[in-house]
Amino acid sequence: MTRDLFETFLDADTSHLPIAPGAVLLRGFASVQAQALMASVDQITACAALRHLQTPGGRAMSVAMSNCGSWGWTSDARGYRYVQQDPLTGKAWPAMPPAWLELAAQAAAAAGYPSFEPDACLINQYLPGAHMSLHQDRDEKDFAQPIVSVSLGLPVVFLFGGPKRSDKP
Ligand SMILES: O=C(O)CCC(=O)C(=O)O
Repeated sequence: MTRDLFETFLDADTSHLPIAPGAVLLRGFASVQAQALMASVDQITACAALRHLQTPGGRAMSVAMSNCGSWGWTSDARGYRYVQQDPLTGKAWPAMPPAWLELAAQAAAAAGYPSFEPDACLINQYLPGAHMSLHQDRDEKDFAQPIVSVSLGLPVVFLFGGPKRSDKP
């Protein structure tokens, strides 16, 4: 099988769906581990509570957030940034569970990013009615690294934009 033919074969398989240059949708990639992942979410958020962060403009986000790993994303009147201590407790964020590191590395590799070692994991809880508007992530230091996003729970609509704000989602 030539590489081109192999890629066409992969594209036809909806469990590995390239959706834009550098971006791949891996449907069902985490489904076997979903329950264990949710149990870990509960353990992490028992230490670093889910909270509705304030935007720099002073509005409460509808999505509740927490973090694990060496760095956690936060937002307040001072802006968006990564911090090593949970601003609610002053303590380090909970460690990222080894199974999450492995899942992220495997998903990244499946999408063409070998040897990924995440140092931050943002946990977003979307209760019915919560939403996040289209945005670009720009607070990271190394844009060569992938972002692995794992979605668990109820079906939800995701908007996926392009490199430019003017690109049609
Ligand atoms: O929850 C998601 O998968 C999207 C989250 C997102 O865009 C973000 O946290 O910046």
